Amino acid sequence: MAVLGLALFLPTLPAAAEDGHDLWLRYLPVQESRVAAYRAQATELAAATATPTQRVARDELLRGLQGLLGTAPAVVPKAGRAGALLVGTPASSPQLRALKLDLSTLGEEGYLVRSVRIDGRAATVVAANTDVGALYGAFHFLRLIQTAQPLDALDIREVPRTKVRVLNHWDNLDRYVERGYAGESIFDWHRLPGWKDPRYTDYARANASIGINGTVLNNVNTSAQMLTPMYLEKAAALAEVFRPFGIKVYLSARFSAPIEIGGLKTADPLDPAVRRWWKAKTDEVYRIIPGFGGFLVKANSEGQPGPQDYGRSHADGANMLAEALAPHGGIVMWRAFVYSHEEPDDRAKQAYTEFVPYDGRFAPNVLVQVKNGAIDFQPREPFHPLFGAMPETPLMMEFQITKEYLGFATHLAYLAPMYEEALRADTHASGPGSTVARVVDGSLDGHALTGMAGVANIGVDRNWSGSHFDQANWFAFGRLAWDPYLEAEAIARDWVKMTFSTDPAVVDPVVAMMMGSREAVVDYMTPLGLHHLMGRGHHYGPAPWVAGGPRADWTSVYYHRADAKGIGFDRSATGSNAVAQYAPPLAAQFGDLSTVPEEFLLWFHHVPWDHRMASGRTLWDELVLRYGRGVDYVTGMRRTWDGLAGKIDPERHAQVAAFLAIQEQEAQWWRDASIAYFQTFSKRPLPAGAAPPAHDLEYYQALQFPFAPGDGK
Ligand code: BDP
Repeated sequence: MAVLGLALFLPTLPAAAEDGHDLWLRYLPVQESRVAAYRAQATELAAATATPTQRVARDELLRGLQGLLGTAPAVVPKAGRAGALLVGTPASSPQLRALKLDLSTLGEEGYLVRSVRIDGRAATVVAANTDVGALYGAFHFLRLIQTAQPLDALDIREVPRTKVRVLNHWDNLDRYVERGYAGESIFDWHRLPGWKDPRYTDYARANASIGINGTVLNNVNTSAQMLTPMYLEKAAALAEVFRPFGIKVYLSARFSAPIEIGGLKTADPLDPAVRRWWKAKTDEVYRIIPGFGGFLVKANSEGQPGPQDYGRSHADGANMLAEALAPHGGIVMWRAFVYSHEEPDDRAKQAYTEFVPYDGRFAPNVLVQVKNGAIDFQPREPFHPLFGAMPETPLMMEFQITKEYLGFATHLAYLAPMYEEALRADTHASGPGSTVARVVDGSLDGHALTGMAGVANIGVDRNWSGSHFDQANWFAFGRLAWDPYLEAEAIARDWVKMTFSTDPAVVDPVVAMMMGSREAVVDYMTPLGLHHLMGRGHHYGPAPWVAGGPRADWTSVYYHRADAKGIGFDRSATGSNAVAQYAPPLAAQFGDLSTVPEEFLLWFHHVPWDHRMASGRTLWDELVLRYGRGVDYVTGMRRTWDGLAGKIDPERHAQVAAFLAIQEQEAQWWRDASIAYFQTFSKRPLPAGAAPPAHDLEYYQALQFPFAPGDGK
């Protein structure tokens, strides 16, 4: 690698044109005043290159340091000079071994980044037990520079708190992405395995940089074709690209595959022929895709086939697959997102009802994958009552990164505060402090198999996520999967520095704007615990009037229950009693109108329009005010962003500005349509100062969006 002795050094001026393709791995020159110090701490690089993972770590460091510092360190077999960077494992580097660092608690993926002395000279070591641990450490080292941290006196010890950190792509084999707002799938199935798009490598780099170690390539609503040899060969080509980055490939498995591609008459999980079929299929998968991770299954949910079709349980279904995977070290991620066609009970209760009886009955290599809330990725939900209710079963968290219910790709909504809220929620399962994070990281009930899944927001759009700010949600998901105790704000800070600028005049306002953005969406879409009020099918825009159709729990009126008296879903003891699925202290708190947190008021109670809120206002007035507050926040974000012109590269600045304008219009639309509709029940005037909706209700109800993106097919 040539070392460029560039005398001329570019200061951190906004680059002429950036399209967001480089994500948070832009590696643009650091501030000039910092260059000399950083260069002195990265004079030479000693890193083994015997394995593919070692090579990608070395290449990333060279690429990163070249970009950030204008010159790459000299590559040396052994660290000798002051300011050397030594990267590796005791097995890959005798010099590192000689340092006798205590790596015993790092496990297979952890790492140290530490300032040491080698032969009396200052150096930095990135050490791990495995190559992939060292790769994660290399990314961390680069992040320190990207976020303008000092490199002296480093003493970083990182170990991921969950084992399985996966993206779930809801990508179909025809490249249509269900709930995708960033273009078609990046997985170009037709041209695989012959053509391996360079994007796959960048995708793997981006994921590894935030600690993601797995990816489910296909939609949970999957075709059985995925498991045919032709598609397995294609998946194998992707797995080969991802492997050096520590990323395993998983596949969604269609439960009825034995019938559809196996020629069997049944998919009954207790039928010996079916079990044999899955064993043989799994063996074949491992032959074709070495190091395969396992299966993700959506069964008996929204029309998908499953064990209940044969009178069997979720445990029967999951355990059959687990048995086939176990000899290979694979796992099953069995989703708990279920609600039945026959069961007329409150949809929020059904997953708990179906799964809790099977606690402790799942095989050891099964993770039950639970959405953060009991309905469906709404802007705000109380945490799912399954967390804390299945101590004998490892539960993995499923977050949605793609913003199906939070404004698609055009609305700026930073989701880490939402993830953080769910993770910090206290289940009280084993007394106070039994947080969801402790269920998920296994510490509460002593589980070693742990994980977190994020429904990806990635597509072929140049900027990957459909908007620049949606990259932050991918980034934040990875960071929180690694460490569910991180703070949303700290993650935002890192991301803004890496993505836009380290200038505090950019970082502070942008982080502040991001931190309130999700609450703003809650306000202008579904304040005070309202939920599921979006357009039918495509889920775009407000439609609280949706009624009728195939099932009541796919309508809005089912959830808000507005009438002349009030609004909200009574889930207290006088209603569906969903509150009883929470631990007693929470059941009591949520179940009582005087103690329920206001953000969950209408989630748990049907409340009179004149109910007095903490503010002293009536519920109706408060509702109208919250809608307006959400819109105002977006107006504020526009103002902040406009003020940053000149500090952000023009191309990205312009797109974000345009998207914020769309968001403002749509926030206003949500507010106006919702108020116009609910006023037909409340029959009360708008509070003083609140502007009337721009149009009458009929106008909003007549809007149709037959081609809105991402609809389920
Ligand atoms: C819902 C989506 C639907 C998914 C489903 C799921 O609308 O497209 O298939 O979740 O998670 O939010 O299975």
